[in-house]
Amino acid sequence: MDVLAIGGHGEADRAALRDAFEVGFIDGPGDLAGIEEAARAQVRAVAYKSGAPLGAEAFDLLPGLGLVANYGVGFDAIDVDAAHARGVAVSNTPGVLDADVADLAVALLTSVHRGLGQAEAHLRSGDWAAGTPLPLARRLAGRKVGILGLGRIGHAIARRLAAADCEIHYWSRREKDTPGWAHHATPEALAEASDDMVVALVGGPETRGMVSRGVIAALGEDGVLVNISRGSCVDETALLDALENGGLRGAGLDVFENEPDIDPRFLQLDNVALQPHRGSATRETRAAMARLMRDNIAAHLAGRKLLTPVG
Ligand code: 8YV
Repeated sequence: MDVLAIGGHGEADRAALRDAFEVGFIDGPGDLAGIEEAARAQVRAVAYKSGAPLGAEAFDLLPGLGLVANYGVGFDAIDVDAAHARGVAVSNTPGVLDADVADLAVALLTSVHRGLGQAEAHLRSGDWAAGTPLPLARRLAGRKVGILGLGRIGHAIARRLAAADCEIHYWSRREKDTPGWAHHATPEALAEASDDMVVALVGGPETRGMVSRGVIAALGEDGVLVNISRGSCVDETALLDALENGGLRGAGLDVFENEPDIDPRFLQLDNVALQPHRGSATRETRAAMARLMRDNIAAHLAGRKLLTPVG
């Protein structure tokens, strides 16, 4: 086999991998040692769809490996330095998922402000028909929204929220040429200036805990936090404390520490909208991600330049 597909690739993607390559499948990097040494030695590329860490130990079991093609834009599970140190390239799937992830971010923010979950429960329970009053929701238009991280996805979120008549503020390491959006020098300064915050950072050690207890406090008791990036970017204990004690009005979350076994405190809250890491989970986008991953593998096997290399 030339290609080893690791992780939860769906049926259609497995079939497409089989059509394109000599491919083997395992569930996680932990299964690598179970593969015969001679078969491991043939592997030239890994198709990776997992949040489990992939690093030196795995690379050393695959002496012919030249590429880890990640299915996803975020590659924080992969030790890129260890890969590069062994001459192994890494690719990801940027661009093709921006619209879906941005749509979900706006949906989560809207859902919290408009109380969509509570209102649907009110209808389904018969409370509407019974004439029970439902508290009024809050307006999205006019909110000052701070986008933390103005990469491709952050930009797509900002464009959508600007179209919804929100005032756009952002933090990114470098100020960008943006249409009237206000740059802030630190995440704390962004939180001070914003009513709500949407986290659109990359994962990894540089952004771990960037939404700190202080940032959450600065957002304040009328603030809503949305996270569609990585759970690691937010101090989750501080977030839960604030949601429980009125330090923050609400949160819309697609990502968590320790997925899928999320902190059960989240499930007790009624001021949150929760999704099981579904930002890119549309048929259209997942097909485009899988194709881009395969195209990177095909380029590597043919000795061509990678389409979307990391680093
Ligand atoms: C996942 C994502 O990769 O692209 C990312 O960084 O977080 C998602 O698109 C997807 O769930 C695949 O497992």
